[in-house]
Amino acid sequence: MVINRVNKVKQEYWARAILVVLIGAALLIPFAGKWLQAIPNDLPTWVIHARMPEKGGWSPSRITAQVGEPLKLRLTSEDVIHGFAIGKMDEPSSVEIEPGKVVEVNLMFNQPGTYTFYCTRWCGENHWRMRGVIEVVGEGTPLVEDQPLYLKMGLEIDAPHPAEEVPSNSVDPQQGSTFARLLPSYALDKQTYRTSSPANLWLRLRAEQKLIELSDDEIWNIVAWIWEQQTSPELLAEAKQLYAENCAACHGETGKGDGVMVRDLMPPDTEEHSSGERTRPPDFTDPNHLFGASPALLEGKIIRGGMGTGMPYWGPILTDEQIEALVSYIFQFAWEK
Ligand code: HEC
Ligand SMILES: [Cu+2]
Repeated sequence: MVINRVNKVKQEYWARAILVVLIGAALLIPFAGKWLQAIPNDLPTWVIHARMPEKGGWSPSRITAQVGEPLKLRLTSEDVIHGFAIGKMDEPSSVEIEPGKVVEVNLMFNQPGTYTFYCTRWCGENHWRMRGVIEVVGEGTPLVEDQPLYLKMGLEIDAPHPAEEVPSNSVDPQQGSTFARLLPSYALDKQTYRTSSPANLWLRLRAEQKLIELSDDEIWNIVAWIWEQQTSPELLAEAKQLYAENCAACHGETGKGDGVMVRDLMPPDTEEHSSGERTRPPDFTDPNHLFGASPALLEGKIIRGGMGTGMPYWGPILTDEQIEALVSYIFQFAWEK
């Protein structure tokens, strides 16, 4: 069975429809229109100061709100330009906070839960730590996340995961697609994709009687095609942008792990922490590294982050759909090798 997860996630987010952001009443999210008249002038108001994380980040960094009750944030920066956005929005909208100016954001939530707000501008080496929470209380179905797959699988996401097999030539997914009818049904199951590394799936298909005639390269073409099937040009385009905004500073534009922030993560003369933790981003273009990881593992790393390695956690910021798209995008670096 192929689970159409993208659609499911889309629906969930529409069902949530939690948030109305009106910036000086100029910028409206379409479905928010009807709330406009309902918003009184004297809303509960929070003044929030933005500073670089070294200087204290957001203050206050924890605010409270009531379900269904609009609130106003007055955002102001005391140093550089910061950005403000709320995590896990299907259509993220962010505002810029210029030093010395005040920007107003009106919000309303229709589900109780803990929402994360974060800075969207690279304001310094600790930029990503600039996060705060909005605690929303009241009636309604609370915002609860599914347990991520890496936890259900009990994956050890910090362990090294070298690939047992890698392609010896460049792959041709198009050619792989011509063997579709020979494939066992599990091969096209979304769950198989999410829980297998390319190397695992290759080994599994290599052992199939029905594929015995195929060459090793042809099996790799099938695996490359399966990986391609799990995404779309639209999702990859979205992921490309997310990656450029949030990941390239460390992982590098081309995924080689050579982003501009890397020098801040680790002094040049130390290869590893004494504890052996990796502190450099891995080379995503290296199949020997990447093809030993399943999508669930990479998703897990993105959701939870590293343990003192410098890899931020994105669970409260990115939607499941965005994380899946990013994983496909990251795999692209190695497939295109
Ligand atoms: C501040 C630097 C930094 C930023 C920003 C960053 N990463 Fe990382 N990332 C790292 C480091 C360092 C590692 C290696 C250590 C580790 O795995 O914990 C890593 C590891 C990873 C891994 C695990 C790879 C593997 O093979 O185990 C994935 C996947 C990943 N990052 C994805 C992302 C994505 C997606 C983003 C953006 C949304 C991102 N990273 C942003 C520094 C960063
Ligand atoms: Cu900032």
